[in-house]
Amino acid sequence: MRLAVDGDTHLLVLTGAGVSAESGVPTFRDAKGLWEQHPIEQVATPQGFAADPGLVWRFYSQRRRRAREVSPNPGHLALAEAEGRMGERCLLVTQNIDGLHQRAGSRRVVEMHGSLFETRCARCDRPAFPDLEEHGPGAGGLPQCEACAAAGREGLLRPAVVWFGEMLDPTRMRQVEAFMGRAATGRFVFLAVGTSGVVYPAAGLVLEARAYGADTWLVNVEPTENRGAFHHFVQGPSGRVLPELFEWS
Ligand code: BV8
Repeated sequence: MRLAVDGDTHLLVLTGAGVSAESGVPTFRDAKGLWEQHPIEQVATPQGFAADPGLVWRFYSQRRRRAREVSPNPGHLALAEAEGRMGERCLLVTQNIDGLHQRAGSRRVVEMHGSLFETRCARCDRPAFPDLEEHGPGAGGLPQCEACAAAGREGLLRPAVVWFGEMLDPTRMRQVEAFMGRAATGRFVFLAVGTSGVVYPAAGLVLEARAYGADTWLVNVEPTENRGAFHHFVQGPSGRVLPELFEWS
């Protein structure tokens, strides 16, 4: 089954961990939701960070290191090519924080759950900043916020990612909403790739897109919980399916 794209098509793509699986980045489901026997919901939460910031920094430092060692796969490259052909009629919203879409050449990317390579203060509202360093036990210890120190208070730095129970950046979500509104004036296609459709609000985007009249497509190695919300389902690994999926006219 091929996805026809013409001059009037607006394409909104949602990706999840499955898109990076063929680059060697384990998905949350493959890890059975665990990391070193810790439930990810325990590590990727503000409570987990407050309870053991060293453990959480070890988790994210390990993922920072891993993400820098791997490369984009043909699935990432196919989505970058689609943006190259469609320009402003294409937007990629990703749940992934590994930066592989940008390394594949995608520029119009909304990182709805933040980035592995940005750090911010857990206490003050200084903006997030680029950070490739590893932190935590055995890697320089727990990073402190200089702005807080200068103001005579304790401020721990944390990964600038969205944890479970945390709000998403409304600016980023408004960007997705605005794209849907523009897409609705043309032929709107919503494509979800490599996501289990479990985590909200990402898992709800397909229903929002349908409300804007989108034709909805799912590419995944197996049916997902929200598979019923999609008009089309193409089963297979994204690295093989995506390079063959689009029929350009
Ligand atoms: C929010 C960043 C408002 C960090 C992530 C109770 C209390 C509090 C909140 C909730 C609650 N109940 C529900 C919620 C809402 C909660 C939620 O949805 N929980 C779930 C578990 C039920 N959501 C939130 O908390 C969100 N915020 O709602 O704010 C609020 C605030 C307070 C209280 C209430 C509401 C924030 C969620 C963001 C969490 N951060 N990531 C980090 O990465 O460390 S989530 C993380 O897991 C990912 O980013 C992703 O979004 C999510 C799931 O991962 P997927 O990408 O889908 O990957 P997964 O492994 O699951 O699936 C991969 C798929 O690919 C599989 O289907 C597999 O078959 C397929 N696949 C594998 N290989 C391939 C493939 N497909 C194709 N090709 C392949 N080769």
